[in-house]
Amino acid sequence: MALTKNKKVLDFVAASAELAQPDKIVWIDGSETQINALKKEAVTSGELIKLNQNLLPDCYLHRTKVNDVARVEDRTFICTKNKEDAGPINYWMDPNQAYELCNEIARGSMKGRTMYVIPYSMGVVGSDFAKIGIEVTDSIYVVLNMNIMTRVGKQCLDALGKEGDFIKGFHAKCDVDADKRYIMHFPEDNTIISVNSAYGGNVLLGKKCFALRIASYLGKNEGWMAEHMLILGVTFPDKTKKYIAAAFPSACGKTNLAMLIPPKHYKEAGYEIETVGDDIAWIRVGEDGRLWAVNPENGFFGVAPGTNEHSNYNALQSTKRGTIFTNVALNTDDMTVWWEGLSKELPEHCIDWTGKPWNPAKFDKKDKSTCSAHPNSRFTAPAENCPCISPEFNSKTGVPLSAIIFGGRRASTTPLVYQSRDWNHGVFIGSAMSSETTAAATGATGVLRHDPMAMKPFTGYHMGDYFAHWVEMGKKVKNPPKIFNVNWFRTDENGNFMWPGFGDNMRVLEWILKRCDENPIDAVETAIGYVPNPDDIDISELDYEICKGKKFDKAALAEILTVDKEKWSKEAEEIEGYYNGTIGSRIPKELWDCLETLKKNCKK
Ligand code: SAT
Ligand code: MN
Repeated sequence: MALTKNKKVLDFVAASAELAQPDKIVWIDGSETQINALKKEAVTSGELIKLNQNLLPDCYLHRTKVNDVARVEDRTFICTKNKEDAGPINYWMDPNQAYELCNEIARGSMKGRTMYVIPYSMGVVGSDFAKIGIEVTDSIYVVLNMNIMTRVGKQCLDALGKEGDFIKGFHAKCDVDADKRYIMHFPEDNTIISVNSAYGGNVLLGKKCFALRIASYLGKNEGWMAEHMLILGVTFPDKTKKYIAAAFPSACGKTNLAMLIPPKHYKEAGYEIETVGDDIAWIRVGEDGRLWAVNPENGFFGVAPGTNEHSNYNALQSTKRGTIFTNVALNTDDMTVWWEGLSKELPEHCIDWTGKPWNPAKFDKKDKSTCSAHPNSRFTAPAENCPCISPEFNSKTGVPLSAIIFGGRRASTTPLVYQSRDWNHGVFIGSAMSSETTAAATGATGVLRHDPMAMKPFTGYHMGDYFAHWVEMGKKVKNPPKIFNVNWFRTDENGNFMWPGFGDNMRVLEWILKRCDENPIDAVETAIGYVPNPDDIDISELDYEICKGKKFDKAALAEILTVDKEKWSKEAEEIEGYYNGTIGSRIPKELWDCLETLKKNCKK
């Protein structure tokens, strides 16, 4: 039975049903009884495998089709009336053509199936930040994941009332045919259509599709920002708190940074990290002239491989109940899950992510095809499970940002940390970000590509306009956060990581926040911005071996803080090529000025 009198919702559901022709329509009210019944049904049909309920209560495993394991950027379209408005780096399709194509594919595709109607809220229901979406889908997996990742149920329809507007999301699994897979966005119609996939980022429409692509477009028009950023809080020994938002491309450690455990001597001194979000930040100007951020999500869709007790204790703890695992291995000895990096010892009896018995004897770290879990295998875990979840997680106003951090995977050139000279220079640094590709999207991994603000795959409009929007936002805030860039991934000549990363990143956060003090700590001005004096990064009690026999020390720190003008001169040329050749017009003058300054500084 319909759970609302909102005519726009009823019309959308009716039109979706008319197109897809499901046998049944089920409204998701968010009740435990309904969700439990769906879990049961999914276990019976084989869509979910029930895991050991003593060790992993309320946890399940799901396997996708082997052709459906990551976001598909080349099949993800922004469908604006004018091609120009989607910009040069989005795939574009004419909206009429896109609707027609998807309708053709989806027509009758739910015959014999059930269509679920999921009312959900991105953000705390009823808060100023929150926005409501309705996703219709024929996948129980989607319902159950959305129920973890967002706030789902009747209260969202109540918040919408009789007249309220919402984001329409239509998802049909169809035949999971990769050749007919389309993830379409219609920012001008507040609509998303996804067909022929059943994998996370392509089908959990509240996440990248709504909370980033559509929301970034809304934010540009309404004067706020939707960003691919984690949000964390740092508590100082005197119990004061500061908040940081940080943008890194998919699978570059956002979840790890958001849940960082400080080194022992920091903890003993009273430092603590609290997680507000690990992937998405919606940011607005507060009455106090600062930027305030909320995490619109309600759970974590984290990368499983590499997550363990040491690398991310808090993430691992978050997965211990109420979690859906996707494409990890099943340990048949005790019906728990496993993935590469979870433990040093390899389990003897596993079913790999494709559903075949796995042979640990053949496992070779360097050969992905021998892995038991897919490199982009995921856990969908409720945020409330996280031991370090922030008390502000459910705040209706969000948290005030002291710093914004950009970062990517860069084997060379980019130092461990540097600070922009001012807001616009910070925007320039974000716009010029490059990072090596990861398994989060289909295609080759390890290839260096431009990924401005980690938003390349997620900006719902022209990237040049997006840069201009950032510049405009800077004008609206009296006390903008300071902007930094970090690089945890510098390698030595043999490819070894020079910086320990993980919990030791706290040492860099400390410097960053000292730069945000009213009386900031000194720094060294370089061609690219301010870098720390090596003495100002605390490396006490740091025990890290870069490679056998080579310990991390002050000299190594100095090395990863150096700014090589020759390399940066080349980088500047490269950025100029990207600006001119790829983004083209619509880049604001303020950023061109920063590029000129960089070029000049490198020649000095
Ligand atoms: O698959 S998702 O897009 O949800 C995760 C990611 O790539 O960041
Ligand atoms: Mn992400």
